[in-house]
Amino acid sequence: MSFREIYGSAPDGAWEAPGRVNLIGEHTDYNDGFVMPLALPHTCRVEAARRDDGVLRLHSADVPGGVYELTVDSLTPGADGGWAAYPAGVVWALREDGLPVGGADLHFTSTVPTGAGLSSSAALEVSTGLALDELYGLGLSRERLARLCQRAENDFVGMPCGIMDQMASACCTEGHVLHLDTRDLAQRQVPFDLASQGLRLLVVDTRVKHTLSDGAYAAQRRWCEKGAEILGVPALRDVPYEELEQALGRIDDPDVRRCVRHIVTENRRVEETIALLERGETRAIGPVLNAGHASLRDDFQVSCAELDAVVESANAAGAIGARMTGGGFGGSALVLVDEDAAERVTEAVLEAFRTAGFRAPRVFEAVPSAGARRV
Ligand code: GAF
Repeated sequence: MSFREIYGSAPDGAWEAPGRVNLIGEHTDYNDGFVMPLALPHTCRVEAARRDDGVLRLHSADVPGGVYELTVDSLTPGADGGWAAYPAGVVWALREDGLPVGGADLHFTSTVPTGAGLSSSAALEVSTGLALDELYGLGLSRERLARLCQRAENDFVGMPCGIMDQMASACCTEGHVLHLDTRDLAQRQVPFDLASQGLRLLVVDTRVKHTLSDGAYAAQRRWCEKGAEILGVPALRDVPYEELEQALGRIDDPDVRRCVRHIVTENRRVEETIALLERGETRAIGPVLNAGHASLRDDFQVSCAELDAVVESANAAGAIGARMTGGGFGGSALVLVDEDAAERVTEAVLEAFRTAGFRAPRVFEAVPSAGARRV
């Protein structure tokens, strides 16, 4: 159904925000650390019209259930609205911040796989935020937009995520990975032209659905915060890699120890990756990706059998490197390959899944794409 068929008139405009894959820097964002995502060509698109009567209407082409109708002054955090809580939360967050936002009619269509660890939620939030920014002439910077979308997810939906996904969706640019310092949101767009180097980045969606808000993510986050508290630093980002062993010696709780080790070594891996990319040594990031996966599997403990199977089978078939990406507990892995090995590696992963009796994964190429925009 079109916007006109749903709401009876034409939209004022259409906006799009992409999903992302994270090249490296996992679970570092809520530790004030470094991340390196790239935007996918897959987007959430919203057609939107301003309404001045305070009514908010939400419709998704991808989810059955018809039109949600609410009023903006009745929005309440924590009320279970399924997918609609994300755009409703953005309206709530903007208003909580004192911004003059009233009602709107919104119609969403998304090509970002959901539950695949590819930030379909952030794409939904950022497309909504960008539409409202223009409809209400707010003049928000991309950073402020991302922060407000994060607030919607943290305080309205109830998922204690960091800032990576919203910043990736809002700020990535075509042909680049985004090197982001999540403490001050300092950004560097790093050229990431794999094709000219005969390389490809594959995404393998294991189609194992994770639910980040089910408590596991929050538990990891608490262990990290506990670690920072024990070590007397504002965040684990402040523990230098060179002092890791000494720091671990001050922590008794084994869960806190393993989480601290992951975060400190992961920040180091982001820095290694950016140094290699800036020297044009893209192939050399393979072992860094593999080490990142081992750390998420063994120390942070957020991998699963399907993600491990992708990494093992891809590497056995000659991939340059591979790792799980995103929050974990299912979702997607990424695989860096030579162009002429892409087919062989993909086949090997599919075969490994067949042998293990796992559901067939979806494999596609990650092409570094543009961030959110009006279309
Ligand atoms: C999820 C969260 F939403 C991000 O903020 C980030 O923590 C990621 O998991 C792990 O790196 O996508």
